[in-house]
Amino acid sequence: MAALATRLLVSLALLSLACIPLASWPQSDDNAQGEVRKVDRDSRKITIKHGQIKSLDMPPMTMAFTVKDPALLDAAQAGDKVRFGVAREDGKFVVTAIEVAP
Ligand SMILES: [Cu+2]
Repeated sequence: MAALATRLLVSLALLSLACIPLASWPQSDDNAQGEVRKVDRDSRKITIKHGQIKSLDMPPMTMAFTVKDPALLDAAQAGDKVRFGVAREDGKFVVTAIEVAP
């Protein structure tokens, strides 16, 4: 259990390091891919059915993310296939960048 906690802490530390240089678009291979289900401007959230996100150790699922900048909500709409950057901030998963997949 302690080993697991240590590994988790190390991953989180690496993740926060990895996030520092990100101005707007993450350059890593860990950009998540998914399909937008819902855009909720009132609560500043976007619901995405996403694939595995290795950097966050997250399996595929549909979930709502808060967006870092409300302008990101204009970048995609329900039904769009997207790739997006996600970071962990204050215990929440926050979308830091989003782009409709080519
Ligand atoms: Cu998820």
